[in-house]
Order: sequence, then structure tokens, then C-alpha cells
Amino acid sequence: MANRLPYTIRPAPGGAELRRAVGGLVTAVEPVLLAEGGVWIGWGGRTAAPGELPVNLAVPREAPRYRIHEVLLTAAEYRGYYHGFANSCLWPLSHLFVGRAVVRAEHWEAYRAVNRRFARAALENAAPGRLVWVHDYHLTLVPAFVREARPDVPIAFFWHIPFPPPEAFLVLPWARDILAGLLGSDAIGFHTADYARNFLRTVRALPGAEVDEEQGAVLYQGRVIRVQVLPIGVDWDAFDGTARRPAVRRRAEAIRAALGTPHILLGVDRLDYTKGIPERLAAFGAFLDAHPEYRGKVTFIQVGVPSRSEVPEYQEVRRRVEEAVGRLNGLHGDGWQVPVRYVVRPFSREELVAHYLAADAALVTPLRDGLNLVAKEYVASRVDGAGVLVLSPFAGAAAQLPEAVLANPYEVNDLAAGIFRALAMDPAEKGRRMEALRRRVREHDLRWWWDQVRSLLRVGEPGTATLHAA
Ligand code: GDG
Repeated sequence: MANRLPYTIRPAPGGAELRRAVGGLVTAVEPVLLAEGGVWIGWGGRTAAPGELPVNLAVPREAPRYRIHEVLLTAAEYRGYYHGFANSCLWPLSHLFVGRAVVRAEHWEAYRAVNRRFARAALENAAPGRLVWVHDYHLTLVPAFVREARPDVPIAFFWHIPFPPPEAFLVLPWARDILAGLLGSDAIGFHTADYARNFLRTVRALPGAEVDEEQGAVLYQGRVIRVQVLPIGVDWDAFDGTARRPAVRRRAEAIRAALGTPHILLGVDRLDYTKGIPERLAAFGAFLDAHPEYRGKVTFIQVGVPSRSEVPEYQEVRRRVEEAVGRLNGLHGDGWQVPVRYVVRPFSREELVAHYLAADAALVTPLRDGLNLVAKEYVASRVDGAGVLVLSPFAGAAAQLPEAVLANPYEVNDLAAGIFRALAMDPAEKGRRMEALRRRVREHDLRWWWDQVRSLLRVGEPGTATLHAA
């Protein structure tokens, strides 16, 4: 179960119209459901009109592998729970933008009510021995609500974003309720050891909880809850396989030819202030200022998929990005040739991989990010062993990918120097780094991740849990 279904649902004559949703959680979790079956409980991206019935059907429609169970929200719930508490409070707090957190009791009330609704949906689908797998910061109270009603059901929780240090998390007046909610699980997973440690240190503030940091365990209400470091992987075969297709290779060549510059840089992000897109554009400008020999020789493609557009901070970041693109193209354009190509329409998987293949370097430079799948997807797509990954140390992925070129997005010249290093690096060093990165990303792919979750909960063994509501 996750806040969002992997599809956006629109009412249509003769039934519902389903459109693919874009985001890290969907990319990471859907292949597991496709392989294992189960039910995905989540919100379909629409608010309930009076008399509206939730969608409950098997997908993908052409070859059904699992079911989606829609949770309908009213417009007020959507504002309070989703935009309010989840995205305007928990999201900035967890990414250490503490000053941006909007802390309001009415948002919290809506969040609790919606978490109850999700828990009821989980209970409708729960059966003895079937795993309830809850995803992300929108649904922290669900594990305890489900356990209250069904202590026999195994529950796992995965936290996809950073978990902040106690000083930030305990700013929340309801921090202890959230911790108790999460501890309804049997196991809780995080992307990095830092996040797991932050969580355990924060749990010390919960009365009655005993923490064993060494073992990664919490004793709470007579149960042991395991806290694990499980960085998500990418579906290696999907990216590597797509990148090997001749049509995709040809498309990558066509992109390079159409842009007409010897060098290409690429950024792929949801339009979110945590992703550091304006900072990246500023660094690209500083790079062109410092290295005029690259003027007219490099194109920077930034894909910025609009996200959470009703939240003012997201409108603001979009405006800043658009201004920066205009400024750079005005200042550094040469005749009709412009240095930045900005794309807001999402690409298909094939088109995305063709861009990964076409780019000399991927700029993955968030101000803070739980993991960042784009970094791993870029590596998995470089079947030619070329390409350089420029990575922020504040992305969780940096803990696993030391062969990337690390650059600090808060310091414009450091990031500009990272861009220069990537473009000027000699091919042998590029090859060595990429080979090492590919080994790491392949070894810890999505199958590895799911195997870890499975063995943690002993899912699928006789008499133990099978995957259910995910
Ligand atoms: C959250 C955490 C964590 C983007 N544009 C297109 C497209 N995408 C896909 C990418 C990638 C996904 O969206 C973005 O994933 P990220 O991991 O970069 O970021 P979040 O959405 O913020 O995800 C994050 C993740 O959860 C998993 O735990 O890594 O830290 O914030 O898969 O490829 N996909 C297509 N066209 C696009 O234009 N097809």
C-alpha cells in the first residue's frame, strides 16, 4: 500500500481511464507486484465526487498481474492529508528544510483520518499470513492501526525519503504518535545507515520503547521490531535490456545528431525544491563562464516532470527553473543554438533510456534525496561502459556509489568544477569508474532488494507470509 496507485484514474464513459503515474516509488515497487501478484492499495489522483465508486480491478489491463484497490479522498482530505501534512510538513522536515515545514493541527487531523481509511482498506484485503507492505511517509500510522485489529498479520514498512536527526523530527508535536504508528510494523526499512540510525535515535524519545542500535532493533509493547538498511535497486534487466535494443541505440544517436553539440549533459527530476534544479542551472552557467571554450559545444537537457503543483513551494521552484533556463539561453545562446533544453512532458521508458545513453554525463545533484533512482538508472543504461555520473553527497545513493564524481550543490563553483571534471575526464578513467558503478548497481538491483525484504519476513515459505497488500 502506498499513497499513490501506479496509475492516475480518470472517470471515462464506460469505465475508468488509467494513465501511468511517474515517480520513484512506482518505478521501484511495481516490478515486484508484476512478479509476485497481490493488491496495490492507494489513491488514484482524483478527489471523490458524490456517489463516485472506487476502482478495484486487475492490471495491467492487457495482461493482468495484480489488482489495484483505489482509496477515494474528498477534496478537503486531499488538501489536509496530502498537500498539508504529508507534503508541506513531513516532506520538508525529513529533507531538513525545517523552516519550510507547515505544522498545523487540522492537517494532522486529516492525516490521521485518511490513515484510518487506508488501514481499513488493508484490513479488507488482509488474510492470515499475507504481508501488508506499507510504503512511505504518507502512511506512518497504518501499521499500528492494522496491528490493533489484526495482530496476526505480518507488516513491513519502507521509508523512501531521508529520516532526519531527532532535532528535526521532534519539532513535530505528533512525532511520538508517528513513531508509535511505525512501530506497529514487524520490520522497517531505510535506504541508508544514517537514516536508520537517525530513526533509532529518535525512537529513544518514545516512552516505553527500548532501542538496541547495535542490533538495529526496537522492543516496543512486547514485540521486537527490526530496523534494516535496504537501499532500493533498479530493475537491472529492464534498463540494461532496453539500452541494448538497436532501436534505442539508434534513437540515442539521433538525439546527439539533432542537438548538434559534441557534449550533452542530462538531468531528470520531478520538479521539486529538494532536487536542486535551480542550483544545478546556476552551476552550469558558472561552468560556461569559467570555461568559455565549451560555449556552443555542450547542451544541457533538463527533464522536469511537474509535481505537487498545488503547493506554493512547487509553483515557486517551477518559476525559478523557467527563469533560469531563459536567462542561461539568453546569455549563453549562440545564434539559434541554445545551451539548455528544458522538457516538462514525461518521456516513455525507451525515450528516457535513449537520453541516458546519449548523455556524456548525468547531473544528479539534489540538495537532499532519500536515494535517487535516476543515478542508478543512468548507470544501468550505460551498456557501452561510457558516461559519467555527477552525484550530490546528499543523495542516499552516494553511500553506495563512491565511483561517481561527487559535487556539492550548495556551492556553485564546486558543482561547476564537477561538471568540468566529468566532461574533461579521460576515457580510460570514465570506463573504469563506470565499470565499477555498473557492478555495484547490478549486484544490488531490485531483485536483491526484494529478496532481502522477503528473507527478512520469510515471505513465501510454507506457513509464513505471502505478498498481499503492497
Ligand atoms: C522517492 C524518493 C527515492 C522521471 N522522469 C521521467 C521518469 N522519471 C522516473 C525516473 C525515476 C523516478 O521517476 C524518479 O525517482 P527518484 O528516486 O529520482 O525520485 P522520487 O520520485 O523523489 O522518489 C527518492 C525513491 O522514492 C525510491 O525509494 O529514490 O529519494 O524521493 O524512476 O526514471 N520516468 C519516465 N519518464 C520521465 O520523463 N518514464
